[in-house]
Amino acid sequence: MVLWYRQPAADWNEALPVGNGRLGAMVFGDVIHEHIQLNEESIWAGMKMPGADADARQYLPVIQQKLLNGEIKEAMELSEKHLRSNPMRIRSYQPLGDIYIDMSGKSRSLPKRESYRRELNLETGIATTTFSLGGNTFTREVFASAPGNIIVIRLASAQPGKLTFRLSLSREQDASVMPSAADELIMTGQITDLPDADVCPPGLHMKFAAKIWGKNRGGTLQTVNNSFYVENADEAVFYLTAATDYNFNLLDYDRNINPLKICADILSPVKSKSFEDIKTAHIADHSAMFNRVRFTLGEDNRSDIPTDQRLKAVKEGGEDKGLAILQFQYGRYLLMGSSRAPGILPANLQGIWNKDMAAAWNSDFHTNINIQMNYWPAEVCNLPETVIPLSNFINRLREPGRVTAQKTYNSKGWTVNHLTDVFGRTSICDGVGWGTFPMAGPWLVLHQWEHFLFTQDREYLKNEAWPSMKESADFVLGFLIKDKNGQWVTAPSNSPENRYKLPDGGVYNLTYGATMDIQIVRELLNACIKAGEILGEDKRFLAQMKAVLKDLPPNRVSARYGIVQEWIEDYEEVEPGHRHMSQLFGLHPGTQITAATPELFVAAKKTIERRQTYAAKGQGSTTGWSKAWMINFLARLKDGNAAWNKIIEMQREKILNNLFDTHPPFQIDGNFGLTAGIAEMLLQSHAGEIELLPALPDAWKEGTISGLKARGNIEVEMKWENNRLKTVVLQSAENKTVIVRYGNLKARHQLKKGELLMLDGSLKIKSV
Ligand code: FUC
Repeated sequence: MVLWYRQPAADWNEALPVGNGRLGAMVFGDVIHEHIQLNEESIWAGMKMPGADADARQYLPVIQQKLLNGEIKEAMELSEKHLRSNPMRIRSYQPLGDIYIDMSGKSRSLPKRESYRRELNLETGIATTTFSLGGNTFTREVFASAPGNIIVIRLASAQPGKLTFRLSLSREQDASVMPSAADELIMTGQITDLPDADVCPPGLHMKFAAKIWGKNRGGTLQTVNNSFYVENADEAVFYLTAATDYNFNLLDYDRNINPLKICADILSPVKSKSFEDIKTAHIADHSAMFNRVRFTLGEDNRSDIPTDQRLKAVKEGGEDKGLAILQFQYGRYLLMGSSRAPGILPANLQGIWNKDMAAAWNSDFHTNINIQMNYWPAEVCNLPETVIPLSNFINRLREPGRVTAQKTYNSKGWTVNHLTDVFGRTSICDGVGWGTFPMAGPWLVLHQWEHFLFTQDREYLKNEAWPSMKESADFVLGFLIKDKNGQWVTAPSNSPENRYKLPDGGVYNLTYGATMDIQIVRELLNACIKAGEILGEDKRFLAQMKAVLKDLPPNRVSARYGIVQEWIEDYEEVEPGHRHMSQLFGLHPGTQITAATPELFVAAKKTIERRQTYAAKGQGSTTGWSKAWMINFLARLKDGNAAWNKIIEMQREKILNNLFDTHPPFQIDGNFGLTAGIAEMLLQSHAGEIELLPALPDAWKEGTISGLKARGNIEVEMKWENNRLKTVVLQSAENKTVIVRYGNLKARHQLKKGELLMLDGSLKIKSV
């Protein structure tokens, strides 16, 4: 499980990521001018804007009625006037800074290509660069340790006394670096936001700091200005940490927090440990999580080919199953790197890795699919702890989300629209037509429900999930209105980022009861009813939700095209190849379009075909994440060959040399969506059964996978040969009856707490 290269990164999209959930680094592996770009998860421009929501309460009923009456133009005009929040936009997640290592004094010649190797080992979480120069071998290792809460950089020379270099720490803006001791540098800074009409007021905002301690073996090490100067050493190790004055509980920066003191507190215990101890602890911690899932597809005889060459061969028409495995595991690696303790924030649009002061889409938390997609692989791929930062963040958003529910949507409960930031912005952003997406809150809390389904952790359900799920249901119940057919609908509503055309030629986003909204509502209310029954919650409340469920508009098949209808009326699409396929939420990640709803199942297939056909004609676009979503759809449609073709298409069009997914530019949701899609091809459990190999491609003739999780907290290991299931081993944390499906075979089995149950390809018990 190694990404490796014969040359340094030519640009950021070739650099290799390490991360511990809180700190991230991109390692370029340059010989003479090494560059390590740094991130800390909470460094954001901007500030908390509690008053951003427009007070739309008195106008909302009118807007809703106009939408229901088909007076869309008037409804849009009123919405533009009364729903606009102030400010309309957020500022960006920003990088921490850069480390440059300059060895130019040593030698200007470059190592021979054969002697250079740059790699990222996914199992150890260590990025290593080795090369020979002047008959000497140099090694550099970089890793982000979760137990140490630090980034570690080690440089070593095989021949003693041959290491001479300058290592400097800097940031493009708003920070200064200086020595704090003979072996320590500190960076202190404060984000200085400039005036910009659409965003929060300018000023001195978040404070941050970094501290780096250097230790040499042999030779000398000293600090000068923003640099360490190391001369004639055998080895030098640098330990870096960083912090901000961000207070998660307040969703705001907090002048009571001293970032520099946090850095000192983190680094002080490090000083009494050896590099070997720190590295051993890091590997033990990282690999214990990473190695939970193992996946093979026959022998991978291409691992001795550099990763960029493998990718190139695929782009030139080849196929490479081993590369897909690497990408699958890379998705798990990236989720570990961007969403776990010691970090407290969920993975953003770039996980944690961002080089730009004003990043694409601010590298924010996009809540109309992107952050949700980030977490699709989490549970099934056995990384449940990565969901905790998301879950905690959702719970924090309830407070600002109540204001949005009240002021913008005239409802109780809480919600958020199509994006948010670390300051908890929940109001409509980026424009009314685009940014109005009140179903983001209900969608998010479904991740908390899924966390329970997979882990069966009742305490979590009771204390963490239920309160926000219930409050989200409160929002929905208060927000829904009846349409002319007596059905409960959302208004205003949006099918994310897509537009429809009315017969008079008018083109709009806003509508009422878009299919995705209703699907989310259905999914949420069903989840809340189940959760409420488990927890013994108020029966009247459960009955109220059941009653609403009966009067939701059904999923419909469009009479025009036989696709799943995207809007409440069978409107003409403006962009039939649009990257969002929101009306298929019910297929994935939702659970309402399955083989048990054959008409919709067929329509879902047609929806995908139509999107693809028109995107190919340029009437729409494909993005990395959009292709990744397709893989999940095709897996749910049990079309393994189509899913595999989509993976190959994604590799050819959307994967960068460091295996990051590109929107373009780099956007991490596609990485996570791809990992989830592969898992979905091999194991599904959303329809009350544990379905084995539901979408196995012909090309994946033989293989093994272990450590996947099914809902019910069941661990699954499978082996297949000649495209047929050979054995499956199931293990449950509790005594449990399960229904197992493989193709048309179906069997019921008893699992005993902690014991392995092995079944053969006909789902009969086999002794272990
Ligand atoms: C959604 C998508 C865009 C992009 C953005 C971050 O708005 O429609 O393609 O991924 O999120």
